[in-house]
Amino acid sequence: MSDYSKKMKELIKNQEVLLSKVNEKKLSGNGFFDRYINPIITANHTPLNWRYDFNPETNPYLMERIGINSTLNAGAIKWDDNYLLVVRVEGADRKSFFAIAESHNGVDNFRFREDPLVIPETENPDTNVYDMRLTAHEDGWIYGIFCTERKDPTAADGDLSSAVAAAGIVRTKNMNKWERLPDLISKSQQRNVVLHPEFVDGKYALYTRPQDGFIETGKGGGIGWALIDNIEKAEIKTEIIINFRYYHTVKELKNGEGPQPIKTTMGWLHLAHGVRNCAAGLRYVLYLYLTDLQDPTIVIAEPAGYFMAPVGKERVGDVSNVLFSNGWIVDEDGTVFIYYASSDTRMHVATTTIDKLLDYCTNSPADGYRTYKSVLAIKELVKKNKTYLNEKAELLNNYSKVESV
Ligand code: M1P
Repeated sequence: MSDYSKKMKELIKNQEVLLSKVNEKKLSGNGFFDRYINPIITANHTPLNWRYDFNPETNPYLMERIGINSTLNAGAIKWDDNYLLVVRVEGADRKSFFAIAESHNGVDNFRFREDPLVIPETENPDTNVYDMRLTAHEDGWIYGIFCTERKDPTAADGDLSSAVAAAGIVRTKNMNKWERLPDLISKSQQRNVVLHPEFVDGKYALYTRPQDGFIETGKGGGIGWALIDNIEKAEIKTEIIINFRYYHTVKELKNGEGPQPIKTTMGWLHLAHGVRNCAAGLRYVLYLYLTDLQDPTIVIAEPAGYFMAPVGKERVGDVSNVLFSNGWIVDEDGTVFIYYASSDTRMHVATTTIDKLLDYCTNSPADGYRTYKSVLAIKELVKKNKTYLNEKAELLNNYSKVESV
């Protein structure tokens, strides 16, 4: 066997070892969810065929021809009994694209389909596309709403960074062929736009995130809500804020809807990201909130602080100190698979259940917005525990007295 063939075989073997690695739970300790030991999708999981030219005549050194930088921010859906992720794959050239990876059990063995997705362009071509949220809508289509980024046409000469963010819309019925609809028309820039799975007052409903600039949300007060007459010509006419940003909270600087909300007996369950600024830069964490079943614009529960924050190796990557999620899947038995990316670099999974998430949402204290209130919440819990433990001790005491008679 030639050296070339040996090297090629080695590459294929090493990747197979990575792809077939079994993933195991790592108990988190807080009871809300369990993390897993290994990331589920990294740049090294992308097909070798995307990166290498395997012809010794055109690639005598068997070098990578196309570099992949990261795999992150995946939309998720259960499809044909598989856990299917539409992954944001970022090339070494900084261009993100979408590619489907699937697994039979949702926690390991994710494999990419042969080709990345080709998203048709509109007359105004996207420079970059990313962060697709998948919604199986009651109209029968599966929609993918993603961020489309283009250079700001009003940028001053020499300013090669200013950009405009808008929401691009595609839909499919088979996860193979995607139809591109016109981009969402909005007065402000938009990112983190998510389609609600049901009609509301006969209209499509969108979670939005109005922002004054490409990065800064500015006067945009938080996660918005807009009803859309025609999804094929989607336009935001009226937008209200339903989940506000607040001073000195985990979402002081920005927030954004995560995946499509989950319908539960107690309300619509939402996963979102909150951002604050500190000396180390921006810190992205995940939080949960619950909205009313009849009127999804009314928040009925929201625990204080974060649900998940970056830990250990998750804290370091291309954009460090970031957890971001735009995909989750619920199994029929109530198990929830939360797909999240760490530091804009790799994908992970955490598992929990609907019951645990509802318990977390409805029994964890809400933010009191002041230290004094946080201390009162702790004192309240201490008092509750003392009362319970005293009663229990009394019961045990009485029981042992009866036993000894
Ligand atoms: O770098 C962190 C995240 O920043 C953006 O999110 P947001 O608009 O809420 O600040 C997005 O670019 C996202 O992809 C990225 O993970």
